[in-house]
Amino acid sequence: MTDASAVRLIVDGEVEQACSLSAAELATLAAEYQIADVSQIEPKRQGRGIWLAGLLAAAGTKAAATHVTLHAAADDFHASVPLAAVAERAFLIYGVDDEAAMKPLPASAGGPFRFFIRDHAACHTAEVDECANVKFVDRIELTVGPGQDNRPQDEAEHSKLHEK
Ligand SMILES: Nc1nc2c(c(=O)[nH]1)N[C@H]1C(S)=C(S)[C@@H](COP(=O)(O)O)O[C@H]1N2
Ligand SMILES: [Mo]
Repeated sequence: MTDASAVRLIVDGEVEQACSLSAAELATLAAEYQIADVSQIEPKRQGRGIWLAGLLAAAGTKAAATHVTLHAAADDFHASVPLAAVAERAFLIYGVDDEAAMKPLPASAGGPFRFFIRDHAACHTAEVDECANVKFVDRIELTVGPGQDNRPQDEAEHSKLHEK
């Protein structure tokens, strides 16, 4: 089994300083960006989160960046959304509090790292839709223009994905 503390999130691309962060390190980023309990924002989701703005502050967004591209190597799923549309409303869920200790977010909840956009649109209706709530995200890449994106394009592709 993989050591949870060895699981890291990469933030790279159009940034001043590419970062690789474990859940424990994410928990030490500035308090103003931390979400102690994401259910306060999304009632159906649980765990500790950090606003995307906190990750961008840590890495330093370059002026040329226009898109946030989320990569999940685990199942080869990718989504690219306009930075301006998500900068103030996306967050990453990175752990769950269990008594005193923080545990990894389970895969059943999209863990160890799950991207989430507050007030997302319905599936395949807009650029910032529910499908861009990438599970198992291991890399957040800032890009100039849209990056890799293989979200389902229509209802047929969408149901196929959900059958998995
Ligand atoms: N890694 C990964 N993330 C993913 C998907 C996927 O297949 N793989 N499906 C997306 C789609 S199409 C939707 S609608 C949402 C569903 O999230 P939920 O199952 O937590 O409600 O996850 C998105 N994130
Ligand atoms: Mo979706």
